[in-house]
Amino acid sequence: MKIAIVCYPTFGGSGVVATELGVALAERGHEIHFVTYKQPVRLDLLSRNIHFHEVSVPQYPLFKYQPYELALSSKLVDTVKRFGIEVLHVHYAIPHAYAGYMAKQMLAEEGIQIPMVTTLHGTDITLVGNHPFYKPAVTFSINNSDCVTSVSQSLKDDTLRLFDIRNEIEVVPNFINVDDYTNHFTDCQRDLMALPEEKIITHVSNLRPVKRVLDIVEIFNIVQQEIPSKLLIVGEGPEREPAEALVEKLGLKERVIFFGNSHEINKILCFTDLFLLPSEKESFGLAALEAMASGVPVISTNTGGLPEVNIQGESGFLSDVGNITEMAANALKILGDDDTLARFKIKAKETARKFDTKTVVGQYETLYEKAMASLTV
Ligand code: GMT
Repeated sequence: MKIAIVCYPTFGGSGVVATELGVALAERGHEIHFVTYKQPVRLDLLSRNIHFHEVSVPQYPLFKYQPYELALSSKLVDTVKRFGIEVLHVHYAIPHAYAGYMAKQMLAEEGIQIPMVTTLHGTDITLVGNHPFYKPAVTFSINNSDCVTSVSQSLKDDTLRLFDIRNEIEVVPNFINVDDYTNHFTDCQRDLMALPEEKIITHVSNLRPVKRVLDIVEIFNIVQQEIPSKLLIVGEGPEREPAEALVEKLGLKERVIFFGNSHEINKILCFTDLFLLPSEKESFGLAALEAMASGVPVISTNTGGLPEVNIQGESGFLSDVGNITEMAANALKILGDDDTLARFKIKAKETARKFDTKTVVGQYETLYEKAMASLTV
């Protein structure tokens, strides 16, 4: 199949999943065309069957806001016509599903019928999309997609609760190539980060308020009083500064490392003992799955889709949002004893295998075929 994938190319789960999906589909022989404003961060363009089409928005002084949707829908029309694309797969409803719908209509005028699959990722529904300024457009684009998927059952439930949806929503969970996270080196170079007796605790995100980065520092503060440890905070975002201030206030500067954005997440996870994800909302928690695939247990909240990924008492522990004391106690339970830590590490990896690329990508192929068939009846 010839598939166009629209996504956000920046650091963030939806872009990562869209990229991994495109790469996996290309390996299965499909021709993949990424259409977005920048090369996706995890995309290696030298792969077979992968193409990238950059959407540029010409600046014009009259516009306070540059019309990205217009440029994207025009680029989609052009790409579909030039490369004979058979399916559009848009990740993140805003504004991708809206632009995709417009492209479909423009192509229909020229007698070209193309199905659009929309994948809902989380904040496009629970935070941004639900805003009254966007809601009618988001509802419209979901209802006018040929196929809609959500990355967890919890996100499907939220979508049906928050929007007036007439379309079926199919749950296709996020996935990971577990083998990419299998440690091929015996030496993870953990001595670069910590002393042999220290445990390494990691958080990876875009450090937005929804990730509750200050809770991470508070949890770590309790843990490090009992167990010698280091905290690695990976990513960039608005909560970095307040978190740095809290680290300073608590006298933890020697124990906490702020990494910024990294292309080496699997190397960082390789020497990590425990992953923290105390988010306010999380439709799935791809970062938790990446940690688990590296054999790293997860302390998370029980919000959204996290209980579908992190299994209580097996791959880690889950607590109510903001329950710092319980999350710290659970972290100590896992880190306090080497046998327990080893058991959780094995279980974390085992749990991640349920979400392996091999088991999930076929579900998208089936959906594409269904969407294409629906246009020919
Ligand atoms: O969490 C973020 O801030 C990034 C956001 C995104 O759009 O990339 O992540 C959402 O989609 C990911 C991939 O499906 C999910 O794993 C995240 O849980 C989800 N984030 C939220 O729901 C807050």
